[in-house]
Amino acid sequence: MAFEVLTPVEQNHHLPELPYPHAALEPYIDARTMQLHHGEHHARYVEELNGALAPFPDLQSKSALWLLLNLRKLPAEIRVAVRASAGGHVNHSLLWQAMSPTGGGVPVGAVGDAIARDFGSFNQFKTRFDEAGAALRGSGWVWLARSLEKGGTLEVLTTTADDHPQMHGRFPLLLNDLWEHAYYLKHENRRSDYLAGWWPLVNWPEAARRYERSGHSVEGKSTRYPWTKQAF
Ligand code: MN3
Repeated sequence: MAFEVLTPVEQNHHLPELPYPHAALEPYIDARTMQLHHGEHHARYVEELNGALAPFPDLQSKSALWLLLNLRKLPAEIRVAVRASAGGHVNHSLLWQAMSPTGGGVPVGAVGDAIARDFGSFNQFKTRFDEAGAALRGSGWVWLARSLEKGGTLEVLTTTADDHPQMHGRFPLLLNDLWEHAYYLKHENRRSDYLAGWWPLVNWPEAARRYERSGHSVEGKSTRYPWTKQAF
């Protein structure tokens, strides 16, 4: 009897490991939510992305961020799937890094100065971020991002579904997930409670690193995206 040998689909995109244990963000985010969010939701985006790219070997060496920022160069039949799955993969990869069991406090250094300059104060920024996150209808993300124009002003913005600020010329410094899967087990329908209680997890040193990276492009007035070389 002949068996057909199934060649495994090329897996070019991988689920990154969480930088901390599932329970490390308790009590702000419960361990079960982290297990499902990382091990099921994020994992599914990676699977979907690999699946969409499987028939297109030429695209398999591209980073998820490159794919997301070059949707028009992709075959039309996979654009919708890549937009959702690459966006979800990139955004969740950033989200895990944006939080830390030893997070919280106030941003210091250049990013702290920029927040005070562009929002009036750190507290005013937090209020803007929480209000924007609460106001988005449906699923999406809330961001602190740096514009490429206007001298690199900081902005709070939201994106719907799994879109990403670099699709709109803005470099993300900090983000939170507004999909119900991010908070529903613990907070049920109270998204505002989740947002207001999330600040002790913010990894400000990571936001400071991202602010520094964003500066090269703002100062050079580059219209390209030299920062797209990332691990995802
Ligand atoms: Mn999510």
